[in-house]
This record gives sequence, structure tokens and C-alpha cells, in this order.
Amino acid sequence: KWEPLKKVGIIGVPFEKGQKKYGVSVAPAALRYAGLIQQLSEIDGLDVKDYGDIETPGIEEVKMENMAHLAPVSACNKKLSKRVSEVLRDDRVVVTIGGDHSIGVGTVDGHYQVNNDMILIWVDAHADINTNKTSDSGSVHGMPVALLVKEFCSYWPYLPTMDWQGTLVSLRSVDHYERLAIEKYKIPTFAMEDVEEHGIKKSIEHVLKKLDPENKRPIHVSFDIDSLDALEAPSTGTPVRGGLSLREAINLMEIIYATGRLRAVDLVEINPAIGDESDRKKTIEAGLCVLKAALGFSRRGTAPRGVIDLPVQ
Ligand code: B3U
Ligand code: MN
Ligand code: MN
Repeated sequence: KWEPLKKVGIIGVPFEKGQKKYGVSVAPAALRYAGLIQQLSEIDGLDVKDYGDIETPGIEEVKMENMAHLAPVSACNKKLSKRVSEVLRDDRVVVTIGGDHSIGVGTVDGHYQVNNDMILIWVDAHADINTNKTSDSGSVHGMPVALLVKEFCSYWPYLPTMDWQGTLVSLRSVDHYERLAIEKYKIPTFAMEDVEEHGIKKSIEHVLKKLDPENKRPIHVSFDIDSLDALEAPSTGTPVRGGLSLREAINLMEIIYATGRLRAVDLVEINPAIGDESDRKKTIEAGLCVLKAALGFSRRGTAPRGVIDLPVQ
């Protein structure tokens, strides 16, 4: 029987070379400044340890066709993967704060090293399943899923391969070749049309059942803030309207938390340099709400521990 782990480890990854805009690398500092550690520590019974930031300065670039900054992306992910494994081996749920979504390669790799029966739920407006041959942007944050799945290895010059099952949720901005890849490999996806038809609760329950009918595999959620509607989370590099409401995202995380099997969460693509003060605040608050829901925060509230009555006069 699985129980939620009441210990978490936080890793910051101030990395932004997986895309072109300045600012995503500031997100770990912005979230810490907004009270990340303290807010998580206030969740009933949760023990929070900060493992600091992953930095890999001064990496020399190598040239790769239509794939920007491959060498820094690889260096960062290599270091990140080791740290993620370390946190999991310390028996903590690992929470990784990006950074752009190229860091999903390192978090999933690090998780896979420890739990090779893990399942991955990729919550994103985009499919992030381009290769350097199909990408219009050449940005690696649009490629991590293709870098991770073993079925794709023949489409790459050389690359790490893994054997996990994944699902994409909240899709609404999918490139033509990405759609082709999804259909070819029958990757289970929950596009916004599906959320529309079934609601978020049924959708996520369906995803979990499909990936893990016996309810026995550790779960990794890679949460791109742009899965939320652009009105809910405007400070991000490629916002798309018509996405999840914050309430839906919270509910999604609550359902996954309740399985007791959540072992890793990534929160990526918050860019505090985009938009005005109010956009920034909204986006960071949304990110915090999503993380708290993933870690057991109860919207109902919790009574103080060990206390049975109100204080008397
Ligand atoms: N599919 C496009 C756009 C994109 C992917 N991920 C984000 N944007 N955040 C690409 O560049 O591959
Ligand atoms: Mn993404
Ligand atoms: Mn995205």
C-alpha cells in the first residue's frame, strides 16, 4: 500500500538555454523569494530540505544542426540527473524548479535511474516532442520528450534512451510533425478537447489507469506552467490561451498526490521577466499553488495537530 512521502527535496535549476528568451533562469530565485520553502514547510507534517541550485557555467558550445546550445543543455542535465537520483535515494519526493523545459531530460533521467518502473505525466500546452529535424525553432525545450523516449533514438544523431511510459496532458499547440509522432507511437495524450469532454478529474484518472492499471508504479509529473491558460500564468515564454484553469491544475495534482505514488515534480517555464508586476505575481502564485497541491496541501484546511479544543479565555 502506497502512502504519500512526507519528505521533499527542492532543487533549483536556473537554466534558460533551452529556449531564446531571457528570464526563465530567474524563476528559482523568484519562487524562493516568494516563500517557496516556507509555504511548503507549512503543509501539515511536511519535512522540506533545500538541495540548492544546479549551475554549470562556462560550458564550451559544440555545433549541432538546428539544436541550440546542446553542450550546455547536456552538461546541466547530467548534473541535474545525479542530484535528482540523490534526493530520491534520500527517500524524498524531488521537486525541481526550472528553468526551461529542456531540464526535463535530466529530471526524468535521474528519476529513471532510481525507479526504472516510473511513469511520466507531461503537463504542457505543447508536446515537446520535436527532433532537430522537425523543430521550427531549434530550441531544445521543444524536444525533451523526443530525447527521452527510446522509440526516437533512430531519429537522433546520438542520444540517451530510456524505457518509460509517458502521457501528454493539456495539449493545445502541437506542431505537424509532433502530431505525426504522437500518432505513430500511440503516445497517450489528453488534449484540451479531452479535458473538455471528460473534465480534469476523469481525464487524469483515465491517464493513471492507462499507464499503470495495477497502481504500483512511481509517478513523475513534469509540469510546464504554460499548460495553464495564459490568463492564469502570463509570465511564460510561449503562452497559449484556452488552457487549464488553476483550479483544474490544482485538482490534477491533488488526485496524483492522493495515489501516494508521486515521487518527482518539475515546475518549469515560469519567466518573471515577461509581463508586468501583476503578471509576475499571478504566475508565481499559480506555480506555488500547483506545487502545494502536489505535496498534500488541503484546500479544506487542517486542524492544529494534537489539539482537541479551542483556547479558553
Ligand atoms: N513546438 C514549438 C514551440 C514550443 C515548444 N515548447 C515551448 N514552445 N515552450 C517548438 O519550439 O518546438
Ligand atoms: Mn514544455
Ligand atoms: Mn509548453
